[in-house]
Amino acid sequence: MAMNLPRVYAITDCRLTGLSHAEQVRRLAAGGVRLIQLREKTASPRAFYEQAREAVAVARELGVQVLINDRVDIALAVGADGVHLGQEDLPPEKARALLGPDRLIGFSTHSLEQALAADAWPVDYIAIGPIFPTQTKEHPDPVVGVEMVRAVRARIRKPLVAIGGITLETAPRVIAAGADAVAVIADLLRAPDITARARQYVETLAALP
Ligand code: TZP
Ligand code: MG
Repeated sequence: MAMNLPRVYAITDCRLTGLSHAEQVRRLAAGGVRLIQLREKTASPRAFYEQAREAVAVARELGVQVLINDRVDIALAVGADGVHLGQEDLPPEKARALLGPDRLIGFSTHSLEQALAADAWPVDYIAIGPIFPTQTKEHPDPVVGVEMVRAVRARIRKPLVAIGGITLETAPRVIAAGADAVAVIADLLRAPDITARARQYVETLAALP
């Protein structure tokens, strides 16, 4: 279950882009992104399944790992690389039992206590956030700030993903505070050229120590 996280972790958003999940995967992958989460908060399970199947086919072709937000059933149905679960989704140990030992499970936390608890669970990485104010998530948890990244990094063993309001400008600070990866939606997907923006992220973060 040891996971080597790429520094740039993109998350799709069809409302923001007006593009299918598959097209977002294509554009992000063309910019060098190698880990993408499909996040779908409005489509029906059937529609998300169809879209995720198409996106996973594109991802396979392009050598990208794909995780499905929230839905273990859809991850299994489309043969995704794993899932990303929140505090109110299926418990990680149940997801692990369904997914088996080899698929990836990411888990969202919003405090040091939650991150410490998750470090003992069968998950491959822990996400902490929102680091900054975000306009993408409805009803976000309170902002935790960059200092929380430092505090969590000092206390957990698993790979750490920072999420929430991160931009190309702030990402280097978040990585310097101890995040293994930054998960980004708006600052990647609002760009007029998603591929160019993705490439900027990949190159900027690869150049950091
Ligand atoms: N979880 C915590 S903040 C967030 C999620 C899904 C939204 C991140 O999106 P953005 O646009 O990068 O702030
Ligand atoms: Mg969720």
